[in-house]
Amino acid sequence: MITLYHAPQSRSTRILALLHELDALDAVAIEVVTIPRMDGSGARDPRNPHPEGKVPLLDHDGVLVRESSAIIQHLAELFPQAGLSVPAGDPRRGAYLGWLAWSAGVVEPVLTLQALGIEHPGLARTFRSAEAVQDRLAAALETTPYLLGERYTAADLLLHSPYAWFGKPGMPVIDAWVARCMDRPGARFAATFDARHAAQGSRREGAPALE
Ligand SMILES: N[C@@H](CCC(=O)N[C@@H](CS)C(=O)NCC(=O)O)C(=O)O
Repeated sequence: MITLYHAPQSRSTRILALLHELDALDAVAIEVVTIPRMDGSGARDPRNPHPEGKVPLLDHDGVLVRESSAIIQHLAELFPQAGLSVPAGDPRRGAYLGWLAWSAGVVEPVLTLQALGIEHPGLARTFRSAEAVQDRLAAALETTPYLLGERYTAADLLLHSPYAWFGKPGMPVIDAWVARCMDRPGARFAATFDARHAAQGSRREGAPALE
C-alpha cells in the first residue's frame, strides 16, 4: 500500500500534481494532515509519521520516503508508463538526476535565504545566488520548452514549483516555462483538490484558510 501524507497548499501539493500526471491516484491513498504554518496556525499532526512532522511524506508498504526530490524520483520510477522519469541508460539520466538533486541542495536554500533577506559571501560562494539559479534555468530553457528537451518531466514539475508558489521571476523564458508547467492537468487537479480541502478545513475548524 502507498500513502501520501499531504497538507493542502504546501510542498506536498506538487506530489499531488505528480500523482495525477502519473495516473496513479487510484494506487495511492491521500492522507490529509495538518502542519504548523508560518503564520502560527496549524499544528503537528500525530497521524503523520514523518520524523519531523513535515509534508510531503510517502509510506510505501511501511518504507518511509521523505523529501520532495526523493519522493518524486521514487514515484516517477514506480509509474514509468507516464514517461515523467528518465531511466538509467538514457543519455539524459545524468541531467535528470542533477536537476532533482540541485533543486533540494541548492535551489531550496537559495530561494529561502532570498525570501528571508539573508546574504553572506560564504553562502554566495557555496550556493551562488537566486540570479544564478535563474540564469541556469534560463540557459536550459533557451532552446527547448522543458528542462530536458521537448518533453515535460518530473524535473520540470519539481523545479518550477517555487515560482508557482512565490511568483514568476520576470525572465520571459522562465515565466513562459512556469506558465506551461502550471497549466498542466496535474497542477490544475492539485490546485482544485487543495482549494476544496482548505475550504472544508476552515469550515470544520473555524480556522484560517491555509489549515
Ligand atoms: N525539503 C523538504 C521540506 C519539507 C517542508 O518543510 N514542508 C513544510 C510544508 S511546505 C512543512 O511540513 N512544514 C511543517 C514544519 O516545519 O513543521 C521537502 O521538500 O520535502
